[in-house]
Amino acid sequence: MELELARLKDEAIQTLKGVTVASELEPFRVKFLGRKGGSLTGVMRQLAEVPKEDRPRLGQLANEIKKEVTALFEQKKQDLSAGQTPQKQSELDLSLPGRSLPFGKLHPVTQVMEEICSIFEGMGFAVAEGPDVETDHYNFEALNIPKHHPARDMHDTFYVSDSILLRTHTSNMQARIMENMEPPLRYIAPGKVYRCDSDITHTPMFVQVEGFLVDRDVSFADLKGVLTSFLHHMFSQDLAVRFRPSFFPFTEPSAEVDIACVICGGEGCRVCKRTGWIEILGAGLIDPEVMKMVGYDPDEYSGFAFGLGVERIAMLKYGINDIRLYYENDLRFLSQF
Ligand code: 2U9
Repeated sequence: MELELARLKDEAIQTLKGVTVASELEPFRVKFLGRKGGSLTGVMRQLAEVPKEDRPRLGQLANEIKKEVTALFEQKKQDLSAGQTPQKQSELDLSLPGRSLPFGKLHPVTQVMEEICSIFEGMGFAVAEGPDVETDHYNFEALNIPKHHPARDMHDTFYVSDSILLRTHTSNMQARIMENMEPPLRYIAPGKVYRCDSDITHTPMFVQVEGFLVDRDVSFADLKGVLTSFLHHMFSQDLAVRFRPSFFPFTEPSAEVDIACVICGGEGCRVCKRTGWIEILGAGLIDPEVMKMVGYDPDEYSGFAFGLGVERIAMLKYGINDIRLYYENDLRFLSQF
């Protein structure tokens, strides 16, 4: 019986060492310490059958082993309820750095928008933001685009009601600022705009930065200087820039601004349609009619304005050929920026 007790003790200690989760505790207790089928209890019951003179010694030994196994069992129970096995505690290296959580990033269009804003801020422009849902007055009328003007067709407007719409450009802000403030003024207006259009170069929502400057004696040369400096900061210092005549209802004269193709350097490729040039901005001197509409005397003040699509600039910067990729929310695409 002595041997049987020693074997049981060893078995119980080894089994307990292998217990690593709380759910294994109860089966252990039942197997070794249980009142009915527990092996230690079973051996103690056999005491009645050993010679009388050996009974006290073996009884004491069996009790000691049961006590020892019970104490080890209680200790294991405590360790597991604290969430740490003795083995794990000894393996814990407190000097290891913690697990780092994945960081979110700004959307690539937001990153480029912020870069554009900071270049203009460096040239003294302030940033103004305003409502996406706008009145017909600030989106069109105040910018020299009355009802039935053919330019309204170009905008593919989403109307909320007869006089309320989703702004088609951020120039609504410029009209609001000019109406409420006196020159000299230098503002850019970044933000979302909406047009009912969708293909590889258009999305129904896109991001614009439009800007204007009004002061005495502002000329087309000032416009060329500011925009050329912006493009040199955005792309590269020696980038060729050209101004082509164009038409916008709110500027006169108006121009479209091209840069030498950033893909082929002006040699001609698929992206620049073999012309060597890429259209990047619209601009012009603010039309005297717009000046009058916001209460400025066009003989006293003049100004220039410009507008650009941020997605287009981001596409050229990152070599992306489909604007819709920006808005499909595919992290495999977005996490590259
Ligand atoms: C006021 C007066 C004039 C803003 C301007 C453009 C030219 C222009 C487009 C470029 C591509 C927008 O992103 S795009 O679709 N914009 O070409 N915008 S001048 O002119 C203004 C604005 C406000 C009071």
